[in-house]
Amino acid sequence: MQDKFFITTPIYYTNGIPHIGHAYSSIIADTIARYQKISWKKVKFSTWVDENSQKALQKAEEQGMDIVSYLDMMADKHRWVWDWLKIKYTDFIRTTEERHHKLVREVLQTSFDKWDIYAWEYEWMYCVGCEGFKKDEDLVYKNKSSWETFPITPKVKPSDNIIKVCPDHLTEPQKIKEKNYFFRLSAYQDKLLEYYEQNPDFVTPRDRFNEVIAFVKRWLDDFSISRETNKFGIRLPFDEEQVTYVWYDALFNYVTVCKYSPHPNHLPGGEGIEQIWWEYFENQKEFWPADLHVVWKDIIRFHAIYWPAMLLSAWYELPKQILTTWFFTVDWQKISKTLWNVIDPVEFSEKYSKDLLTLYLLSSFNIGQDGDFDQKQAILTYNAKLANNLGNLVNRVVVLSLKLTQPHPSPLLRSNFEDSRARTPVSLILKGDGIEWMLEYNNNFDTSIKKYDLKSCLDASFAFLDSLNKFADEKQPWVTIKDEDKQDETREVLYTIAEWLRQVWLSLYPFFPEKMWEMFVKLGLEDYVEKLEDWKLEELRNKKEVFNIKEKWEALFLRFDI
Ligand code: ME8
Repeated sequence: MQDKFFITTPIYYTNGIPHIGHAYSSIIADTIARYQKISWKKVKFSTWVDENSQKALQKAEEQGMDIVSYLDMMADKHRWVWDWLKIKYTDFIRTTEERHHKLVREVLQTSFDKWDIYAWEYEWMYCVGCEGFKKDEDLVYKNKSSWETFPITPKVKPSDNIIKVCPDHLTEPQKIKEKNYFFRLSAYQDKLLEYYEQNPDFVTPRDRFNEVIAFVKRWLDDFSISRETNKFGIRLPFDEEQVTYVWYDALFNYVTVCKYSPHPNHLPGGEGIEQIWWEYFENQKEFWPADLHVVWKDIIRFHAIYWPAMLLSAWYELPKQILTTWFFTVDWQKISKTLWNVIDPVEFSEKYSKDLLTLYLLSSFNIGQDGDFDQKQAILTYNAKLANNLGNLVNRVVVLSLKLTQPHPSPLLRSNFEDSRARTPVSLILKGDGIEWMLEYNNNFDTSIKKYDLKSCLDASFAFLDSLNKFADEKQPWVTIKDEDKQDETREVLYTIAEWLRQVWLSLYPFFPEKMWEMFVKLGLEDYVEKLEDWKLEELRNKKEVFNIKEKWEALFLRFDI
């Protein structure tokens, strides 16, 4: 029986279109999902948009649009971006969908009946930009007439000229006095700590988990889950005057996609499709709990603290793991429209290729560490690793294989190729060290990817390709091929390189799926795309392939000038 694997990205706000920060999370999730798929798991991968937000409402007003048309437009735009980047999600969710409202209302009622949700009137400061409450210690002072900010100290008093602002948005938080419903997070401290202890890998990397644990050990405040003043959102089933705000309706998207099927309008067309989808959805329940949530560190507390507590309260199982990504800047500045440093992942990939984006994002930074997105470095990395290290090697094998002058001595292999046998470099087995190196590489790769350490996977692959280039330099098949007596020897060398390339590329498929297909075609393995979906990676790795190279192709990876 196939194991299941359910992975999620955050659902993104739709007050703008996705930038490279969002693409980073989606590319990580896509890579992991593809690996799980070729490791013979049943994979569910959900993503999409967080719509019940004040920011979206503001944006719609700014553009003079009604909120429904605005949200439809933005949901389409987001989906277009992910499709363009070939993010192979299986499920998509908009939080305005009816199925999601239904689920959120159910869980709210369950927790309310358990006294985990209660009403309270209070006054607090609220930042619209963050969609969050602020305490004094979260704010800074700002001089009204300049951009200058400075920490809040008892010595300085707010005045007409000195105001308290959110350090990220530089705007004054609103004072809000209203009745809200609160979730009794404080009651879950012990249960959370117990869960963390039993699941030492719940949050990865470990230093982020340590921060979470320390936070929970200190003190947990109950948090507000509703708004009286907002009119847009999911109405509370026990008080229709109030709508949920942020975390209930955002986080439970992960459960909705397992529990309720999408509206028929969101399904692909075709006769009888509703029935097929209904059956499909019947099998979705087994996917909860999620195996992996990919989120950045800014929302780790909500995912690692609020979320498990809310699930426990509503009698749901808890997700298995949360992968916390780094926060990256562009030119060392927070990505922001006002700073003109937003990089559109589609434009960037159109200019340089999606592979360049993936390679740079996943090989240059450890997940969980901050970094700066440097376009020049991205191009250098791509030229060195994909265009030179890998692309040149593939090219060499193809060009030299086509120059082999004698057919392979084995009648068995010869009979496999009617037309091109004379040109096909094959050898029956790899010998000695070759096999051990390959096993070691495959083991390293698997160990790293199981820890979601994507950088180490790429490092191991490119180190292996370096050795392969060295091997080629030592054996010099471009010299031996000119000697009629050395055709078999040359064939052996070319076969070895081709087989190693096949191995590396099988592992790298989840990172560069399109180019993988191209490379397999170049090496005469046209049916690999289908095979990868249907076979286990392990079986493909152990297969003895015959490379039926027929023609020269364009370079696999074009180099870019800086
Ligand atoms: O927070 N560096 O949505 P959002 C790295 N709707 N990752 C980045 C990034 C950057 N500079 N900028 C964005 C929300 N991201 C909520 C989430 S989930 C139930 C609700 C990525 O549109 C990162 O994954 O602000 C982050 O979690 C997500 O985009 C935030 O997107």
